[in-house]
Amino acid sequence: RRTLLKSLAAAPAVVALGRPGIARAAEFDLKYGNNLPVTHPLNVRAQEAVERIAKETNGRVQIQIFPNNQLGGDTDMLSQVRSGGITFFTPSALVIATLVPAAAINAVGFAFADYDQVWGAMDGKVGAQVRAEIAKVNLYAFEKMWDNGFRQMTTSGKPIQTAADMAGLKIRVPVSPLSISMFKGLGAAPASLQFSEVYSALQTKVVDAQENPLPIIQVAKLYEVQKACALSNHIWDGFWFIANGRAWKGLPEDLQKIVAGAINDAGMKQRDDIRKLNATLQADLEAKGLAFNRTSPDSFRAKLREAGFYAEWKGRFGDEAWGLLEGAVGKLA
Ligand code: X2X
Repeated sequence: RRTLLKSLAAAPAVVALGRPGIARAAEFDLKYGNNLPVTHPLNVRAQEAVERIAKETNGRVQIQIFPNNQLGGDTDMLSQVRSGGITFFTPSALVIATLVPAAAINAVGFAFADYDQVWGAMDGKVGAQVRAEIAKVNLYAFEKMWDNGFRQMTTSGKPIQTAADMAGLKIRVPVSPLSISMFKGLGAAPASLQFSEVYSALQTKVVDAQENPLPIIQVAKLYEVQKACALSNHIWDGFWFIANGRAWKGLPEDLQKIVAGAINDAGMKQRDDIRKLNATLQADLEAKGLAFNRTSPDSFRAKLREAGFYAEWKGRFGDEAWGLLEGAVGKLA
């Protein structure tokens, strides 16, 4: 006992930056990185989860959040969570699909009609299959996916009314094979860029358009560099809350339970936040100068069918996964 106390006293004090008042390293000092501004509900709810975890574990588990691409872009954070450099990361399904192709299934264009279909699929069989695939690359995916939202298209010029308006459009998409394939199928000229580069790419006119859910357009201030927004709802996108597999297994079971409970609960609240924001954001963004128009999915779906998009991705995902998706949303191709 005495020796232990002595060696503790002799150990150099570890000062955790950004967490004043906590002078000594916790038993489990974990890092969580993400790509979104602190004002996004993902960060607000993650912060609450982190506080609850510290409290319920009596300080044994301390998680430090690095928001807003502080640790690099999505592809950097994906390598870091694989190597264990960080313990947690929340990639969009589109982004983790570069490593786990099955994870792009929810992003098939114009698949989901509404949130009932979304959560029916992602809390059900479609999500379970993706989680199993994520586990195969030694990452642990928490049960409840967090919401990014239905993706909408913004442009600096002409608004997008039908698929014909997309011909040759220089549009930024996430680093994701499915996004590239889909926007090429629609006749656009998509460019993959990490989220950290989007604002300046629009500002400097490297691209003329981008696509993201309204909450992202708001918190990342994309309305400052875009003029019009087509409510296309072309992809439903969510974030997988993932952990490094080894680090996760290294947590004693009682701590795993607390961490998973806090993160899944926070995820459910975050879904609610996004749902509420969706009801109010159009007016906010209009007041900031973004002009909105509605679109029908018909011309877009027809163009994608004609381009062979659905047939191609049915082949890539395989009949089983495709069947699960169609079981949740109806026939696609
Ligand atoms: O990069 C994007 O567009 C974002 C923020 O929606 C994702 O994380 C995929």
